[in-house]
Amino acid sequence: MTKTPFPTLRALAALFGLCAALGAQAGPTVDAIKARGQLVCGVSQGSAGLSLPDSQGRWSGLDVDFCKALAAATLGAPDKVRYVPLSSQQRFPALVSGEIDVLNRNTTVTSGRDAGLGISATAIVFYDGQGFLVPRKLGVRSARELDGAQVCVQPGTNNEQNLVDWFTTHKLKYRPVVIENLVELEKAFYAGRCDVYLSDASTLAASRSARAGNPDDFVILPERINKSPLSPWVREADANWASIVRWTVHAVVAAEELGITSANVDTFLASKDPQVRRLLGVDPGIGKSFQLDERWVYRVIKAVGNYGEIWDRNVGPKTPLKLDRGLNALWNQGGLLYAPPFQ
Ligand SMILES: N[C@@H](CCC(=O)N[C@@H](CS)C(=O)NCC(=O)O)C(=O)O
Repeated sequence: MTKTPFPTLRALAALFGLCAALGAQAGPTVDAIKARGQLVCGVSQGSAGLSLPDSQGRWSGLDVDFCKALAAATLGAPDKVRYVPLSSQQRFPALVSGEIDVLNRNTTVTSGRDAGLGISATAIVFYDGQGFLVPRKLGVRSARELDGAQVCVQPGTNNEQNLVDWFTTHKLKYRPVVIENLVELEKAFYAGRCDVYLSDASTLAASRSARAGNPDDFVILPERINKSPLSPWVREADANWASIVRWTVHAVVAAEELGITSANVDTFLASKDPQVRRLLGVDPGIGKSFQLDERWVYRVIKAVGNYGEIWDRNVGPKTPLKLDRGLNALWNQGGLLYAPPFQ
């Protein structure tokens, strides 16, 4: 085979650091969102703090805020979102089939999902871990005391696999009670049909605060049996949309690093700091390459605030979930959140 004597335009551009000048490939998802004037966001059927509708059908939660952020980025309006509630089993087919634009539904990043389903994780919005909720009256202090327990678990979650792995590794017996609908599963647990409810600790805290008659009657055991990093997911084929979703998450983290909030973002438009100017699109940034305009990050911050604001509003110490930042603090405050450079 003869080698082409001329490097391709893209290779040349890369060689000279000119990639940006070539522009990104147009992605069908942004075009579709703009044409319909609405973002279609897959969420849960109802998990307080993450995605939950109120009695008027208005959705709120940490996952919901990222739907709003993406609508602000693409359409200039955080309320131009149609929410599609999905069970654990419905979520991936809904994304693959194109029923939704993005899946913001407490979905753990695993290699099998990323490699095998035609979908891609983007950036972590919540470093969670799976644990066990038990009635306090059982007197159980550690998951190692759960031999013979009946465990309520939702099918189609990675909780199911972790349940098998954990009890097998610790040579303990258990009886799974598998219920697809979350409301039914939680009813079964609070009615005493299972001794234990296994899920992400955030989901357990949400459930306990919203659905237990008396939240203090239930304890989340100290063990976390896996790492459960939660991410928005997109279809693998649309790299431009994946980048927008990923950099929207990075943008709210970068804003927190720089002290930019929904309340003060307007004053930052006059900042002389080149990092701030690029992030907010005062100086040219990446907006055009994303098929957006340069002010997309400004709109995101104005609409939902920085990561700390999103956390505090939905799951932080002043909410019923009362979660500390923990691993979800910024990297320079003992956590794992770290925004790559907007450059
Ligand atoms: N993060 C885990 C669990 C996600 C999950 O579906 N958790 C259940 C609770 S066990 C849930 O949130 N269900 C909400 C619903 O069905 O609407 C995963 O990605 O598999």
